[in-house]
Amino acid sequence: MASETNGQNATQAAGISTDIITLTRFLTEEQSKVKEATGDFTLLCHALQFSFKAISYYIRRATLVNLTGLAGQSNATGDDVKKLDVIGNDLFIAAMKSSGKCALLVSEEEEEIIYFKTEDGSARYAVACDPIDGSSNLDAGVSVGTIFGIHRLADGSTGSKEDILKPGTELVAAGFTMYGASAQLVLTMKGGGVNGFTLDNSFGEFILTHPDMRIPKSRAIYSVNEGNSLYWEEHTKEYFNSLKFPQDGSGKPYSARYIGSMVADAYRTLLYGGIFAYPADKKSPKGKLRILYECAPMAMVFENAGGQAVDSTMARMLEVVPEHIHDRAGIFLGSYDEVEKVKSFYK
Ligand code: AHM
Ligand code: MG
Repeated sequence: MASETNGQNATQAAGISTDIITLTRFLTEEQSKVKEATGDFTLLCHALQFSFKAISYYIRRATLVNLTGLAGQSNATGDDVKKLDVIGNDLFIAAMKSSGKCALLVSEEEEEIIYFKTEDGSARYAVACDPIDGSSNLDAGVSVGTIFGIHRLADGSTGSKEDILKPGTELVAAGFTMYGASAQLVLTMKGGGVNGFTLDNSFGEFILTHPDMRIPKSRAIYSVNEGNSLYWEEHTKEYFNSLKFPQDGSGKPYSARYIGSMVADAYRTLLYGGIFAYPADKKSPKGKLRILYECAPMAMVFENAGGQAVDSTMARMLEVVPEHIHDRAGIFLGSYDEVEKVKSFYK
C-alpha cells in the first residue's frame, strides 16, 4: 500500500498522466454504450486510424525519400495527381479492404466505386474518402488532410451505389485528420459530439486531447479564395464586402485566413470560429468541393459541434443528395451566427 502511494506521488510529481484516453480506448468505451453493437464499426475505425498513421508517416518523410512532385497523371475529378496522392489512396484502399468491414469505397482518386466482397457478407459499411485533400500544398510543407464519411449498408444490401449516394443526414460517422505540426484527428458519430485526438508519435497512438469540441458562436474571421471573386454571384460579393466594409457602425472589418487546404481551414474555423466558404460561381456553377468526401463529412462535424453548413442555395449541406459519386456543391460552413449572416444575403 505504502509503495502504491509512493508510486502515485512519483507520477504526480513528474506531471505524468497514467490514465490516457487513446482512440482505441475511446472506441471500446463508445461501443460498450451501444447494446446491439457488434464491434464491426470499431474494427473499421481501427483500420481507418492505421491509414491516418501511415499517411502521416509518409507525408513527414516526403522530402527525404523523393515523394514530392507529380505522379504524371490526373484523377477522377481532373486534378493533377501527386506521388503522395497515389500512396495515400493505396494505403487507404488496403486498410479498408483488409478491415473486412468495408463493402465499398469511394475515393477522390478513383473514378469508380471499389467493391470489396466478403465471403460471409460481414462487411456492412460504405466509406467515402479524400485520402489527401489539399495536395497542391504538399511540396510546400503546408498542412493537408484526409476526410472520410461512413454509411451503413441498407438492410439486405451487399453493397451498391445506392448505399453511398445518400445525403449526409444518413452518415453514421465522419471526420478528418489534419497532418500539420502534429496529426489531428477529428471524429463525430451520428447524434454524438465531436472529439479531437492528437497523434503521439512516440506512443503511435491518437490521444484524446480535445473532448467535446464546440465551435464558438461567432468570430470575425473569413476564409475563402478571393481570387475567384470575379466569377462570384452578386450576393456572394455583397456578403464578403459586408465583412470587409462593415456598415453596422462597429467599423472593424473581419480578418482573412485562407490556407487552400480545406482540412486546415476547417480545423482552424472549428477551433477559433468564423466562416469557411467555397461558393459556387459563374465558372464553377456546382462549386469545387465534392459532396461525398469533402462537404458532407465536414458538415456533420460542424453541425455536431454547434455550427452550421449550407450549400450555395442555402440548403442544409447534410440534406444535399449527390447525383453521382464525385458530385460537387458550393459550401459555407462555420460558426452558427456567421452562417446565419450568409443566409441573410441570399434571401
Ligand atoms: P483537392 O481535393 O484536389 O486537394 O482540392 C480540394 C482543395 C481543398 O482542400 C481546398 O479548400 C480547395 O481545394 C482549394 O482550392 P483553390 O486552390 O481553388 O482555392
Ligand atoms: Mg479534396
